[in-house]
This record gives sequence, structure tokens and C-alpha cells, in this order.
Amino acid sequence: MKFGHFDDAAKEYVITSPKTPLPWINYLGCEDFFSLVSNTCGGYSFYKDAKLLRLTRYRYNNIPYDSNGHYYYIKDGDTIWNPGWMPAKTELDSYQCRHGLGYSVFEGSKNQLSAELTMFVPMGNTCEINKLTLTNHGSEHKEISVFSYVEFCLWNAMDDMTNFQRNFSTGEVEIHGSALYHKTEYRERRNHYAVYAVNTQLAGFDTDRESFLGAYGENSAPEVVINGTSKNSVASGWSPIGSHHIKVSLAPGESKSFVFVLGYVENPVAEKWDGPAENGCINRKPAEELLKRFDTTEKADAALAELKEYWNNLLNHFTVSSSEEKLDRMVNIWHQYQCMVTFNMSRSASYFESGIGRGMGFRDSCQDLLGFVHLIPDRARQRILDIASTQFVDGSAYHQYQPLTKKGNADIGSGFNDDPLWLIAGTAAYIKETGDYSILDEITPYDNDESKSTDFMEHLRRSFNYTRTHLGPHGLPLIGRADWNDCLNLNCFSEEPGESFQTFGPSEGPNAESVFIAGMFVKYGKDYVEICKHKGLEEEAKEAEEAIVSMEKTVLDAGWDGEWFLRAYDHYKQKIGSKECDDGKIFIEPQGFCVMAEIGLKEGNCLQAMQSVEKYLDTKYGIVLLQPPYHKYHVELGEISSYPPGYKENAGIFCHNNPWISIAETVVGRGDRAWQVYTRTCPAYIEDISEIHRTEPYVYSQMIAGKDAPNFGEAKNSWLTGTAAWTFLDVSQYILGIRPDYDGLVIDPCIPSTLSGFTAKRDFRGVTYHIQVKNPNGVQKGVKVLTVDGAIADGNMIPFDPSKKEVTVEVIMG
Ligand code: BGC
Ligand code: IFM
Repeated sequence: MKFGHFDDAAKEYVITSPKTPLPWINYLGCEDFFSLVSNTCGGYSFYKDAKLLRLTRYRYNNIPYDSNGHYYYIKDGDTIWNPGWMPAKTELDSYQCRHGLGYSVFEGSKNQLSAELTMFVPMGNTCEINKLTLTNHGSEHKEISVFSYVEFCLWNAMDDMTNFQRNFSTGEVEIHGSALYHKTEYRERRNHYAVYAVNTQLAGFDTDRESFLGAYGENSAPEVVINGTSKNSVASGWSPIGSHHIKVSLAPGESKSFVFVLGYVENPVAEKWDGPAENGCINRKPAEELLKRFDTTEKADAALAELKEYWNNLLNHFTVSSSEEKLDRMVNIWHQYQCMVTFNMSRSASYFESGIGRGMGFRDSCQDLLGFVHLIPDRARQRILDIASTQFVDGSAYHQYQPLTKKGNADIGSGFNDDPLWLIAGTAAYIKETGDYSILDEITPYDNDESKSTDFMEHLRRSFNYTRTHLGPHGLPLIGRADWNDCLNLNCFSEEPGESFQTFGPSEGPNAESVFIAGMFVKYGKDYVEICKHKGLEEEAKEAEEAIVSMEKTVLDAGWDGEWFLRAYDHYKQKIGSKECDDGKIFIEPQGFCVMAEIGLKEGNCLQAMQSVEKYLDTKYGIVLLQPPYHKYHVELGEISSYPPGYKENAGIFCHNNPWISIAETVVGRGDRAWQVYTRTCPAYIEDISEIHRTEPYVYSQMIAGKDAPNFGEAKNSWLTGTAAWTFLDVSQYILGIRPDYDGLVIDPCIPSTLSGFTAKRDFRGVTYHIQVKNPNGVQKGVKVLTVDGAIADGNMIPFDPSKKEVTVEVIMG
């Protein structure tokens, strides 16, 4: 069942019922000011950091679900309704929510009155614009009232929801004309405040929540709205809100528009130290300048047009056109959009991440980069250097860091032994995309300490060497606290299984080893070798190559289980992910990574591993992480078996590593299967089962419940997942096969035999490539002829030639 449809021309998903299985959200903002907005106008805003500078209050896990947001109440006679249905939940005569790129539009109508509410964050500004247009479609004159409503958060979201003894006495506001100012914290000489204004005269206002809602009131039926009159309340302590009351008269057929602006304002630094102006009043000048920029509908419309232009240009760097409408839709719009959102948010704020928990992940951010480096290479470069600055001198790394301070998070610390290698992965992707080797010379600190700095190349060297020098009894990399799988904690052991429990904490044990990290070492080690060679470090490249060859051998000797790659060895040197195990016989991660690394490709291990994945891990909704699930809790395996079978890392369909298998299938040349794996979790391809899948049908979720769970097929944790980057990488670079390499662009499609070809446009280092792929014989892989600007080329790599601006490429598969 569907709850809407894609509008590809407008680059929107159109939701046609407010009662979606879960709130289906969008993200507004692509610089410093961000809002989350659901299809019923739920959500909140923050500036830069969802924990420390949150403008509006949201209650996660509230009832009814998703019941705080940026709301507009329309009072038409005795009928009270909202354009996005919530929170009054009055049945609407019509409803539509269009989530577009960086904006959302809500269209509701009731009793021949329609409201169109457009929400977006304009480029270069720190505010959210809400443009509300009301139209009288009836034959009678209408006199209506509009009440706006936002509830302010007292900035630090964690403190806001815990420290009531203080917070009930700190709230302060100011009211000037149609602008409501929230200035809690300003008194302490912080230099920021929020403003919520509208470009028309007010009939009244409220800034105190209880006055607006009434005693024990709720936002579904605020007392002020029911009575039709604001109380002009001035909040003092308790819970400041912003509510405007405007009276609107509409002749038959008449439309009127209003522009509401919710802004974040900082005073210039000098004024910060002057403290509040006389009488404790804020300096309104910067706010007034901000409001003036959007004080007419024309200005708001122009800002929306500019935003759309920004997104159109951004997504135009890579486009595809084929007979597969859903493929085109995902590649041209939604994959890349989700990649940008993961760039902006990392794992901080979604409807599953509260914005106060995790900051930026070292591993996550490096992987996200793989999906957005072609869109914003300069920002990717900075991101790489920020990440590397949280590395320790020995090459290991803080697992997470805070976006505002960019400092490593000491509470979580280090010990995730895959982290260092992801830095090589991200850097290799950046260099292949841009050809910019100068990043290697950047002087970059360790642990944010300038006195401990080296060039960035040394960071990569220490990353590579960290793995090389942390090997276990079989010569495989030590796993530390965990590798990619956060929940496989093999150093969390009991001396006697089932008895005393001991944990090594952040350090690693001497035994537990990871075949997954071995696969990473081989795959990204090869990139390290290339980078060394480019720097003229021949000796070092040779040594690194030897270490890689030796690791490949070790994997084939100690990490192969007969039909698939083993997952790990635990603290007791027992196999994990082996036919010898009762549960958890086969895991997905090493199959993906060892095959991507081409370990045993010639010997047949890769194909065999792929066949085993298909045989043991496949389901109709995607590939599960392991089989059989752990039915009992195993203290010696850590968090993994704390999940019931079929959820999360215990045999859920982890969308993130499905594209690893799809890419691995292209390595063994099975285009039909790579395609099947891609489409099974791909949002556009499963839109029809939205009632089962439940999360947004336009973006990936982290996990879909596996076949061992009662709710098989139900997704959770949408938006902020490494799946975004990996699936885009899979489809663009391995299935469509348009792959940046160190010296040029490789064209190596691996497509389903039923696809007769496609065309693509790809910007690469300032040159535009117009690529046409033909598949006359219905093969799955193989380039028979590659023609570049009419000349037949050698092989399938187009060497980069900066003298050209446009290149025409024709590929005949066969
Ligand atoms: C979750 C993982 C997640 C980790 C973050 C675990 O509880 O299962 O998916 O990566 O927490 O620290
Ligand atoms: O690899 C992790 C990721 O860093 C956060 N989400 C879960 C994944 C698997 O545990």
C-alpha cells in the first residue's frame, strides 16, 4: 500500500494522507540552520548543533506521537484546523504534503478555505521561513483567525529536558511589534537569541505556554484558539512560546499570504562582552536586518527559487537516464539528497536519533564522504582534515567527536579497530574524485593538539600501520572493542563462559581477531599503496604491498570456513561465523569486504562466498546480517545477542551492508544478482509495501526487521545511515560502473542482462562526460568497445585530460 507518490519533475515525494505509518520527515537547511519537519508539521529547529543550540522544543517518544512542531491554527467560525492536520487532527477536506529538496509544502483545505504552507531555510540565512497562503474558494465572505505556535527550547536540549529546578525560572522574552523574541540565556552574556515574526500587524500574541494552552491544556485544542483571542501573555520563566494572532478577511476567490520567520541571531562578538543593553534588552538590530530580507511574499518566493536552483545545480553533477524509472529517480534525486543529509547531520538528529546523543562518528563520517565527495569536494576535504585531527598519535582514533568543538569524545574514547582504515577509504575517494594530492601535505594535529602535528600523509601511514601492528594469534587484525559491527564485542568476556563477567574496557584483548578488518586492510591498503607510489615512496609502497599479500594469505588460511569467510575469532580463540557454531554460522560483513578486496578471487573463494550469501542469508526484503540468529544471550559476544532474533545486528537486514554484497557481486561479474540485491532494499522499489516497511519510501533506513523477527520487513532508523553513501556508491560506481580512479574515469558497468543500456552525465574534475552505454547482447558485465570523442580507446579507463571541457563516451558491452 502507498501513502503518496513520487513527482520526479518537481523532485518531490507527495504524501496524500496525514496518517502515514510513521511520521515521514524532511530536512530543511544545508548550511548552519536546520529544521526537521514531518508530514504533519511536527519537528524542531536548531543552529549548528542539535544538542547545544536548539531553538524549538520537541518531545521524543511523546504521545500522541510527533505532537510538537511549528504549527498554524486556522479558526474559521467554530472549526479549528491545521494545514498539516496535526495537532488539532480535524478531518480535512483535502490534504497533501510535498517533501522536496530542502523544503516542504503542506496543502490543506476545509469548508472551502484552503491553506498552503511552504517551509524552508533560505540559503545564506539562519532562519526558517513559513509562507502561509489562504484562499477563500467559497461564495461567502470569510472572517478568520490564524494563530501561529512554536514552543521554544531553552537552547541546551539535554538540560532543557532534565534541569527543571533551574529552567522553570530562566525563560525571558521581548515583544516588539509583530516580532516575538526568545532571549533566555542572553542575560548571562551569551550572544544569541531567537526571533519569531510575521510581516503583518497582530491582533494579539502569546509567549507563555500555559496562557496559550490553558491550565492543563494541550496543543490539540489551545484555549486561546478556542476563544479566538490572544491573551498578550509575556512569559516569565516556565515555558516561553511564540504565538501570533492575525485576523484575515477574505472575499470570495480572494487569497492572502503571510511570511513568518523563525530566526537564530547572534550579536557581533564585540557586543557579546558589552552584555545586555539598558534594561536587559537585546540588541535587535541584526534580527531586524534578517527579518527585512523576508518581509514580503516576493522576497520569500525569490529565496525559495534560489534554494531550488542550488539543489538542481548540485544534483546535476551526476544524472542517469534509462528505461528504469525508479533507478533514475533514486540516482538523480533521492540517493544524492540523502547523502547530503548525512553530510549535514552525521548521526545527530533524526526521528530516531535525539540530537543529544551521538556527535560525529569517525567511521560514519569517513563512509558518508564516499557518497557526497562528488557534490561538495571542498567541504569533503575539510571534513577529512577535521576527522584526522581527532586521531591519536598511534593511529587509533576517538570513535566520535562533537560537531561544534570538533574535539574527540572522551566518554566514548577509542578502541574500535576498524576506525583508522576508514580514514584511508575516505581520503582515497577524495583523491580519486578530485586528483588533489595536496591534501597529503596539510599539517594536521593529533587529538586536536597543535603541538602534536604532522603532515596528513603521516596520518594515513599511522592508520595503515595501526592495523599492521595490531595482529592476533592467527595473524589477523585484533578487533579491539568492535569493528564495523558495534555490537560484536569479543573482548567482553567471562573467564568461564556463563560465569564471571569481565570487560577490557576501551583497550583490546590479545586474542579476538576480525576477518572483516582483514578485508578492509587488503581493500584500502591497496589505495594506500597507490598513494605512496604517487608520492614517490616506492620502498614504502613495496613494504605495504607485501603486508597486503601476507594478509590475503592469512585470510585464506585462517579466515576461510570452507564455503564462506569466517567472521572472527573470539577471546577464547573460538571461531565466530563458522559452520562449527550453533548460531551465527555465517555473517554478511566479511563476505562483502573480502570479496570487494578480491581475496581469493582467482581461487574461486569470492564466487563461493557470494553463493553462500544467497543460499543462507537472502530474504525477499534484503540480506540479513547473520544466520541463524543468536537465540541465547552470549556474554562473550557482547551486545549482539542482547537483541531479539531478527533485529539490528542480531540478524536484522542491515541496509548498510547490503550494498557491499551488491558491489561484491559486480566483482564476480553477476550483474543480475547485484541488481537484485540493490533493488530489494531500494526505497523506490519497495514503495508499494509502505504499510509493511513503514518508514519513508524515499530514503533508506538503517535496518529492516529480518526473517526471524515477528515484524519481518518493518524498517527503523530512517535517514541517518551509512546506507545512503554505500548504495549511491554501489549503483553509480559499480552497477552503472562510472568510477573515478587516480588517473581518470573508469567505465565498467555491471548491469542486469535485461537492461539494454543507459545514458549518464557525469562531472569529473571540471570536465563533463556524456556517456552512452549500449548492451546489445544482454550481457551482465564487460566492455567490448569504448569510444572517447569518436576514437576507440584502450581498455576501459579514460585518462583525465584537463584541456577538454566536454567528453563524449560510447560504451558497447559484450
Ligand atoms: C546499536 C548500533 C549502534 C550503536 C551505537 C548500538 O546499540 O545497536 O546499531 O551503532 O549502538 O553506539
Ligand atoms: O557500523 C555501525 C555504525 O557506525 C553505526 N550504526 C551501526 C553500524 C553497525 O553496528
